[in-house]
Amino acid sequence: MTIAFIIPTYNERENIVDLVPAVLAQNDDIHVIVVDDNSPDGTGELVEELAEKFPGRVAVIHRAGKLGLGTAYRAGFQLAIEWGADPICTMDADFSHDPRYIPAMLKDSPLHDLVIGSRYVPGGGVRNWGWHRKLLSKGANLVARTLLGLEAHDCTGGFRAYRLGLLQSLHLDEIQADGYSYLVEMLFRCQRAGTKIKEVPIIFEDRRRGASKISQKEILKAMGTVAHLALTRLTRD
Ligand SMILES: Nc1nc2c(ncn2[C@@H]2O[C@H](COP(=O)(O)OP(=O)(O)OP(=O)(O)O)[C@@H](O)[C@H]2O)c(=O)[nH]1
Ligand SMILES: [Mg+2]
Repeated sequence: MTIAFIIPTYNERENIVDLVPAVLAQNDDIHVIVVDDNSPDGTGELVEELAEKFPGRVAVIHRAGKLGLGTAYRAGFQLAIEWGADPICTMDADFSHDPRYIPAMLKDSPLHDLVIGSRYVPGGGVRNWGWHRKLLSKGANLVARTLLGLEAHDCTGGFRAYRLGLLQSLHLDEIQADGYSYLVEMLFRCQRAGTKIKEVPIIFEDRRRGASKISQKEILKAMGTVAHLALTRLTRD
């Protein structure tokens, strides 16, 4: 049995060195796929060293440059599906998604197509975020839920466990978003496919090391994705 954890990285050197062992320690069946976009800080090379330290349990996909979070997930999914891994999970590299929640997510995974590590269900929350980050995240989720009719409470987080069958049934190559809004589009498609979703509470802590990669451009692009999906919904419903 293989459980895959896809971790996209861009300049996460200070985090990845501790994160990969912490993830592997949660379950003997876990295999990690790091998708690194030629990070200037040498994250990719560091992960190669981790792959030697944990033989057979760490794979690295090296991409030529910063190609976006969405396409990084896509590359990771492709490899994990080839492996036949089930479930196929995603998480951030910066410890905002604490590995200690992995057992609870894996416990619920067999009975659900998708398990979300969620900030916005009872017991969940965020720590050390300024008001502007809180507002941006809450606002994005409010928009996703109202305009797109999404039923999940945390539509923008990347701490997820997808069943292999779900990923095989979705046409992943048709997903248009290539950046952060990939997460919203993915959820939109999951809900359309009648996916059974469970949200497990997590406390999301702001990154302590390294820098955020969300730019104004990504936020604008995400608005465009939501508008496009809202139109799709209007024309199809
Ligand atoms: N491969 C790849 N990974 C990326 C890219 N952009 C972001 N990431 C990774 O995606 C994850 C989420 O990015 P963050 O910058 O932490 O975004 P965030 O968690 O929404 O924002 P912060 O709370 O400010 O950290 C991290 O592991 C990043 O290293 C990209 O273009 N390519
Ligand atoms: Mg982060």
